[in-house]
Amino acid sequence: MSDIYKCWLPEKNDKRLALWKSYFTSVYADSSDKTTQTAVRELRRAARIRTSSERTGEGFALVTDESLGAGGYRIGITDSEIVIAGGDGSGKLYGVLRFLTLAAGSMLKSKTLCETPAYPLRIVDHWDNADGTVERGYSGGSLFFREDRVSDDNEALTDYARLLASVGINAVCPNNVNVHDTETLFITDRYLGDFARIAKIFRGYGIRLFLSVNFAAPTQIGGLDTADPLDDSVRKWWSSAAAEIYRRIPDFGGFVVKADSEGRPGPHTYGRDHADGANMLAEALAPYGGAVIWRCFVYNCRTDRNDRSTDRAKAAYDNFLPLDGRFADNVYLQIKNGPMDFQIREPVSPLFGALNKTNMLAEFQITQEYTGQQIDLCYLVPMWKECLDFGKRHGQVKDRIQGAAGVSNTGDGAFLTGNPLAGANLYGFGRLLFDPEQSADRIAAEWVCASITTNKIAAVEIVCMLVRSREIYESYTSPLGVGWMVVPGTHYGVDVDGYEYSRWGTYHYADGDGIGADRTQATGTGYTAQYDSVNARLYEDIKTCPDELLLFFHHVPYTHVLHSGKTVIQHIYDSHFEGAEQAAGLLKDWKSLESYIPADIYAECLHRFELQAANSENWRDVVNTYFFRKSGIPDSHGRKIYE
Ligand code: GCV
Repeated sequence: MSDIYKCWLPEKNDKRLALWKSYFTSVYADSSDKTTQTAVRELRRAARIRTSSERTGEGFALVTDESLGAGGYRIGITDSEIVIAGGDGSGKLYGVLRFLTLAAGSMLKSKTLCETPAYPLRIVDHWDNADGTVERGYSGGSLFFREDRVSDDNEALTDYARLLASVGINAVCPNNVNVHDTETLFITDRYLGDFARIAKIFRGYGIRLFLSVNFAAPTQIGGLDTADPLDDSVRKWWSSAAAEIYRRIPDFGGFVVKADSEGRPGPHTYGRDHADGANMLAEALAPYGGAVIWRCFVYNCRTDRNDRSTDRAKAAYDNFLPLDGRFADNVYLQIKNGPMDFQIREPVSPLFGALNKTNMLAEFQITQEYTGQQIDLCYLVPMWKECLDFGKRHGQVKDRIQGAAGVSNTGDGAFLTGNPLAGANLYGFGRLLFDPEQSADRIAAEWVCASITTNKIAAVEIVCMLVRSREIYESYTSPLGVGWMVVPGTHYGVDVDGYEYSRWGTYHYADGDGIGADRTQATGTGYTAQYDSVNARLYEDIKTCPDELLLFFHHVPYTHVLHSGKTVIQHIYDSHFEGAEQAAGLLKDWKSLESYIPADIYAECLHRFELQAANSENWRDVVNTYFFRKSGIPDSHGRKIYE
């Protein structure tokens, strides 16, 4: 097995398991379903251990306890026996992999540990293309595809399935939501044999396969002259496509769909709405227990900056709220955490709080498109927790969703997540869906100890670096929630006006007097009205709007005084100077840890911290210069600003 795929899991005969050696005598399992068999195999893979057909009171016992629920597990440790009880086979597997992770990280403190996944659907979405490229991928090429073929590296795929299962992921979609010509054929005979093979590998780890589909497939590959969801021939076409898929993959998860979004086809072409489109696919999948995951990333991507009546932030809510209650039971609406597009700081999408009769999944971007592209350090768990915790007590996002989708940050490069430290985001995504109450620090600590170092001082230092990283990245990039300011297309590096005069609807509206998008009801686009009354008031009123989101909601003069006591312009200068200093500090901190960190990981991250330090200086200088020129107001500390 390649080291690349190990990440936080112990290697074969890992010395870190030595403490548990006395238990690696025998393993007994009370059932022989697929995932229980995998659980046994995983223990045998970690260390030499024989299987036993009887429970002897020694070694490992994998037993069923249905009261733990689907995927639930309990690890109980006595002097002679480690009992891993599972609500089902997946539960036993999760228990075994969790034991191995915590044991490798010397993090197994208590004698019992019990968990049940908080959500039934925990999916990783890949944006991988058939040719092996990955849209917004920063970790090499696809793990699933190369040159229009499905990977036949079953070993690497098994390693990947193991890793996902170790954090409780139970569904995977290998192909990009932008389904191009070749990928449209994925649901046909030409590819289904390969997907059946992949599904079998992942099934062993309790993971169901989904595929992204092209809404226009009936016209593109089906020989029909319409893809109208209400047309009988179209419905029949999808039903027979589903029948064939399920003949080959009986536990196929279902379809992921990006429709009427950024040029992708959808029901609007035929005067139908998203419910018509999603329900038509849902009907085809329902007889087999499949689901439709329908994305809400729908907005007008051809706007005019001067047309203040169109606000991209309002689009998901405006498109989907009127359809609440019309979606079939096996449809899930997948909603990005914020109303725009995975910026470093956005308010939480108001759609989560508004839909009452529809299944919802939160969509988080594990891959760091706008958050440093796995060059700059950015631990995203705190941001995702903000989303999950948002809303009224007992009506928070975490209480309203049925699960979440994470856009994968993995690839076939030298390290699975490009930047080894970005592994914390993949780990954290899975762990949060098991238990959204865990703290970001705790998740980071587990990950660091299992993946990087068990040296306590070094581990604490790396956890500190991770938990500060989002604020650091935010401070040297776009200020106070306004977002964007990135290089168009690539989305890495600074270009303050890069998106200001384009059609994408992502404007900061900076002029000589002030900056920010007015989204109030009183004088702006009225976006604030999409929130519940408490949050609507909070954001509407400039006096209560949190500083970090001020420019998302309000257009203010540069001299506006923040709650922090600083003016907006001084905040821009200070945060950019401080952010660049802190990025340089991360590099320094990393250098001080060299002796505690495996050499390959150290070198890879060192290079990235150097790039981050340079990137942050560039952002600092460009942003500060831009706003100095616009506002004509000097830095009160007289620091160097290029004119
Ligand atoms: C897969 C953003 C990204 C696109 C991505 C899109 C989406 O616009 O830049 O690469 O497309 O989001 O989420 O569909």
